[in-house]
Amino acid sequence: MTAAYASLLTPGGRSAIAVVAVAGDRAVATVDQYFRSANGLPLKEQPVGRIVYGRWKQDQGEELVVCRRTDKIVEIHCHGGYQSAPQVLIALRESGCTHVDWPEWIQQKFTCRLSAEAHIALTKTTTLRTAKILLDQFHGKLRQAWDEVIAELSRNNLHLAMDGLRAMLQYAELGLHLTRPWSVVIAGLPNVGKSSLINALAGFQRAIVFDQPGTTRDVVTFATAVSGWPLELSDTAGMRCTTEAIESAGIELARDRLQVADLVLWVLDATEVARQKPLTLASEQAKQLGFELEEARTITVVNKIDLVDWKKQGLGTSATTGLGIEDLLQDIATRIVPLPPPPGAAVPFSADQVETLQTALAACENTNPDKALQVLQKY
Ligand SMILES: Nc1nc2c(ncn2[C@@H]2O[C@H](COP(=O)(O)OP(=O)(O)O)[C@@H](O)[C@H]2O)c(=O)[nH]1
Ligand SMILES: [Mg+2]
Repeated sequence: MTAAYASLLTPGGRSAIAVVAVAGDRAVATVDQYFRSANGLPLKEQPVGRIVYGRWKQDQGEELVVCRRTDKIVEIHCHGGYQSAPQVLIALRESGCTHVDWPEWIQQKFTCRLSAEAHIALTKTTTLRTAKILLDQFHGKLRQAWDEVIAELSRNNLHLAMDGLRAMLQYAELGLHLTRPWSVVIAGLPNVGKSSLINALAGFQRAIVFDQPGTTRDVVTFATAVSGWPLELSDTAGMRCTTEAIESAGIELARDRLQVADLVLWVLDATEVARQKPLTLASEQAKQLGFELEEARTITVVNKIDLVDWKKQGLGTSATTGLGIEDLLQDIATRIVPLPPPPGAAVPFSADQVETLQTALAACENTNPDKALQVLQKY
């Protein structure tokens, strides 16, 4: 690391304020080469913590505010457009400052790698519920549980260590979705009401709804949240065997989506399910299209129940009247997160953390506590 390094901590945007942080032994001296304070004193003579107004490079230069946070950290607040902050960074680089991007800055600021990763992950989360879970990890819940396992391993308590690892790993799938929405794909034959249903779920009109089969030719996606869990809802082309080129391309795309979806909502038309069990009918339809529905990640939705005498033999909805939509949302939430973590639970949230915990558990299962300790200690 050079004597000073600088990082832009804020995203670009018109009318915004940008923060450039400079750190290192030569941080104050480097900024002093360019900063002209209004009170005439160099930065090194300004008290720590004082917010100092001034200009950049010359008396008529860019207006900005500088704060010496400590002897080794300076913050420069300037206009947030796409001009000012990059120019400040260029000047700093010309005087020998190394440029680091903000995630690296955060990694360097925290001694605990798990907290640094939680800090970075927090910027990618989109709901309050997921942010709260990550905030717990930022404040040390994962660290604490992780260290307890290390302590048990050091005391040769293999079973207690394994319990601790399993307790964290039970939330692995949820943890990986804190920064990446669950993919929920709506599929089924043409005209059953998939696009209408996705509009009802997302609460607004966007997918094309039309009573001619095969209208939705691309996969249309919506970002939304259910019970605080972020979802990406995908509407698919009506799946049927077709000779029309554009439509079959849409269907191919839909099949790809189905393969990787976390949850599939297979939609049936209530007027056509009179005698058959919905799941059996859905599986038959999928099979005819060359697709195997996995029960564990499928919800069968019987739509258009307003048109029949619906006896509630399963999940029924009416995309047009809104009947059953609340129940469907509830069902989606419990299917994607069957076991929500209690407040303060230790939740691993990156693929690398999960893999490390899994490797440690496998090592414990093979009565190799040394290897478990070794992999856990890399964090
Ligand atoms: N009565 C009734 N009509 C519906 C319902 N859902 C959709 N429709 C109608 O069924 C037709 C096909 O709907 P659409 O959403 O385009 O079906 P998709 O091809 O599966 O996407 C449209 O005329 C919709 O208005 C429902 O719950 N009840
Ligand atoms: Mg459609």
